[in-house]
Amino acid sequence: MSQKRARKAVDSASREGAATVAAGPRKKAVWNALGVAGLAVAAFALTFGITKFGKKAPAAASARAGQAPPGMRLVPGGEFVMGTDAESAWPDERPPHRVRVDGFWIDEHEVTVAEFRRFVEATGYVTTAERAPDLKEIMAQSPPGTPEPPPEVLVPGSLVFHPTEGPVPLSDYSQWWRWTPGANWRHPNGPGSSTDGKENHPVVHVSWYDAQAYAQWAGKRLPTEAEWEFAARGGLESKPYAWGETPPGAGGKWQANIWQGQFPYQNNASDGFPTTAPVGSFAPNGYGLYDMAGNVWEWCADWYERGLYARRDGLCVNPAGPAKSDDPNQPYTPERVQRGGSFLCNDDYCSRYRPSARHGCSPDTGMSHVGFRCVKSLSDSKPAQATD
Ligand SMILES: [Ca+2]
Ligand SMILES: [Ca+2]
Repeated sequence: MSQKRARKAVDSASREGAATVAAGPRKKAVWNALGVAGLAVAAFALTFGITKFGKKAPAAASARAGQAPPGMRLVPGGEFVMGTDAESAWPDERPPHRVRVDGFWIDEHEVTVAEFRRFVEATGYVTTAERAPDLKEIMAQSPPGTPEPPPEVLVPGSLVFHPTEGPVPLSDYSQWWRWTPGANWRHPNGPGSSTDGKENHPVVHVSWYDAQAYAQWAGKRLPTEAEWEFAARGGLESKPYAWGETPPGAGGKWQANIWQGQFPYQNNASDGFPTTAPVGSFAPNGYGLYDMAGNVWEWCADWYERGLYARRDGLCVNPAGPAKSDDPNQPYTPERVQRGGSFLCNDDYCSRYRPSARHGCSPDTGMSHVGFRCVKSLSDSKPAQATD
């Protein structure tokens, strides 16, 4: 299917289909497991003004000199154009606008299974997927009149990706995501599966709360959405990809772990990896950062607001996101930002491995393709961040 046809198919049914490559909320998954119809998705049509910027970004501000913490790279602060008006962009990436961020340290790769294991062994932390969903929370985030799910489905679990047998409507993510009791970061495909041999792969099935807890333990924090995009661009100005302008896979060279073939049933894995890849398997971007495109989605600190950029006016300095999430497709569920796409993204479907691409997901959701990385401010004092 062509990119335009796929987009049209997704848009005409609902944006939920596209969203789902990134995220099917944990609570909704419980309902889907019951055969209950998904939440109604409101029709979504926003017209965004397009802002053109004639001015080039100034040279990056100088960052405080110092030794990088182990496993981290310096991202010098500076101004950049956040978002894009490119044809490939989804509405929530528009309009492009100027943003300035202070310099910061960032993990050079996604947090790995081995790193997350050290955190769990040191703290005894139990992840969201290892705890039963909370009935009260489910009901609070369900449309009025929704019946309660029976107790037997309220068990620990997570969402596991299963390729379909053949073509399916791209608007129905329940075709390829399954609520799987017993799936969690230790058992990525459910009971009986393990992370043996995958210590250097990104940890998955982690919720936003899990990522926050790890970051706090590590003396770090989750990146703001603006920091994440600035870092992903690797010093390039308004380029479509973290590596520049070359389409992914041009000349048979893959720059990221994404999906080749027809989603969600034909995974050619011509980049060498049908699911997660060991971190650092592909070339780093201009800041020495691996997998800022693809491999696994990465949680950011911010709430997700679909129309955020249209509200911004003038230069935004260290934006820390809106005070609350706002997504017409998920009126009952608050969402945090995820960035970078995953091994499930391809151009036919969502192409959300581009640095400007955004996505929202309920913070208690873990999935086969969601992980995170951390940042650290250059000084111990918290950076001056402004809520949008
Ligand atoms: Ca791949
Ligand atoms: Ca990634």
